Amino acid sequence: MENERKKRILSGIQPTGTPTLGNYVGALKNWVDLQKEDKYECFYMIADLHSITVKQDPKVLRKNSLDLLALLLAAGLDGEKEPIFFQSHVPQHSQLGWVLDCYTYMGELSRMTQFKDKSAKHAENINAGLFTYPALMAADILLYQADMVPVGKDQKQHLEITRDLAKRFNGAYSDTFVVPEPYIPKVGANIMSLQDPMHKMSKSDTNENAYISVLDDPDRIMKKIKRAVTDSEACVRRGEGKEAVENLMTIYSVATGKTMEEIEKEFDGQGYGVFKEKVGEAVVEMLRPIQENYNEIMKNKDYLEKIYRDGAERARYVANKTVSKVYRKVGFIQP
Ligand code: ATP
Ligand code: LTN
Repeated sequence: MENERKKRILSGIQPTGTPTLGNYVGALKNWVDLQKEDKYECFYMIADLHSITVKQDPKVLRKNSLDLLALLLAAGLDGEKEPIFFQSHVPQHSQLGWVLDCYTYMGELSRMTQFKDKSAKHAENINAGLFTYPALMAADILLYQADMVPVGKDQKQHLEITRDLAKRFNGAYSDTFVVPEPYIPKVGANIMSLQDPMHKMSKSDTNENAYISVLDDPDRIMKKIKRAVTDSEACVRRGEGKEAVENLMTIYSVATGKTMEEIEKEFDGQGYGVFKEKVGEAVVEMLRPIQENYNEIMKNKDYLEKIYRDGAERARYVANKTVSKVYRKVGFIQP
């Protein structure tokens, strides 16, 4: 029965480039851990519809999309057990997206920091899709009646608008949507740029030294960590003005499982040279198995195709139930 089902999870990632360490720590690692827990039914989605809110070269988008699917599998997701799919293969996202557009206020959309950041970054292309992005994201989540959404901290505001929309719609009609909770990791919810600790690490940064891609080879990882900005104190600890060092400590903590206190003790009296060497090595070790799996999976395009086809079929089945309900409630004639 519907109300006896396992709790559901839905999350998404845009195929806008190779994921960074930030994407991995803030989102993907939790996707894998939550799926392994086996307490939830997990739907994971590659948000290709969202990605065209910023200009994409079609060839590059196609490549990025398939590469990302392979990477999700390489990171440990089981695409046979539970659906991994492309958003554009499930038309219900656009269908519910439109309805939710009509319940979302211009005022609430204009408060979104992602919109402000991206329109500053892409001043030549401030399109309507970039503005209404959160309504489509709400549709992604509400379609699956998701109870929980694992994301990084930067997506918290979008989760809040999703919750507001669910309540607004439920209030206007009758209970239709589950109101979802964000699931944001305690450590690593916001990995910062290696070159500017006041900005998040982003895969679309123009400065390659600002991020570590999950496919960077060991040499590159070590170089980027060594070039990361720090401060002049030469002391591995947290504190005011120590954001850059704290960011490296967070990365080390996630890669090794050590707490921030343990890390401060470990490097007591040592300079940044030794610390960075250790951080680099830990990141290399964390990413090594993913990179090895990725190279294997990329050899088998048929397998990738099977995963995304099956995934979309299972996603469409669930999503269709929600859209039918919504269309009926708003007053559309049943086809
Ligand atoms: P872009 O750089 O193209 O804007 P993005 O990396 O910010 O993309 P997505 O690919 O859509 O955005 O992000 C996927 C997931 O990764 C989201 O859950 C997001 O919260 C998380 N995430 C993104 N950047 C970071 C970061 N620096 N630290 C932690 N989590 C992050
Ligand atoms: N907006 C997200 C990507 C995304 C997403 C979702 C995340 C699209 N749809 C649904 C969780 C649930 C981002 O990280 N920029």
